[in-house]
Amino acid sequence: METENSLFHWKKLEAKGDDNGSLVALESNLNIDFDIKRIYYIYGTKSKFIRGKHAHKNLRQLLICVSGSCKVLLDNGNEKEVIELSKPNEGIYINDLVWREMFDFSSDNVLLVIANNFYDEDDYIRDYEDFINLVKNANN
Ligand code: T46
Repeated sequence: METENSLFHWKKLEAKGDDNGSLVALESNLNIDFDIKRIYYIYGTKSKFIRGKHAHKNLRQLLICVSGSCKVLLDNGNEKEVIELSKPNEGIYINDLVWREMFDFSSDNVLLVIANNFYDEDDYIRDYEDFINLVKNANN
């Protein structure tokens, strides 16, 4: 499944293995379409907690739920969609200027994120009104 829209892009990952177990390898500029600069993972999030609530000015990321599930709200200022991540062999690419919120975390959730840039707090847009204004300016 690899569909493209302006909010996100599904990425199917090839799993090697059989009934005894599976392995997924992630490689810069091979099955990951950018230079991997950072990998982080999120776990132990309480089911009622909403993470994210921000967009980025310049960051491409691949999100994969390697364990459990969570939902992701994606919003580009014009359209919104909620998707569920629940398979360790598929993920979503998210580009910059997409507001994201992650919620409904299962208790066993581990959300792995592969990023094309280092952590930079200045890259975050944490105020929704600022985000909408940036989207409007980018479209003019
Ligand atoms: C995103 C979603 C999917 C670091 O020190 N280094 C890092 O690489 C990151 C990502 C975070 N941090 C610190 C900053 C905060 O003190 O870890 C703390 C939690 O970060 P934050 O509240 O931004 O986490 P989330 O889950 O709301 O958002 C994260 C990413 O920050 C964000 O880029 O797109 O996951």
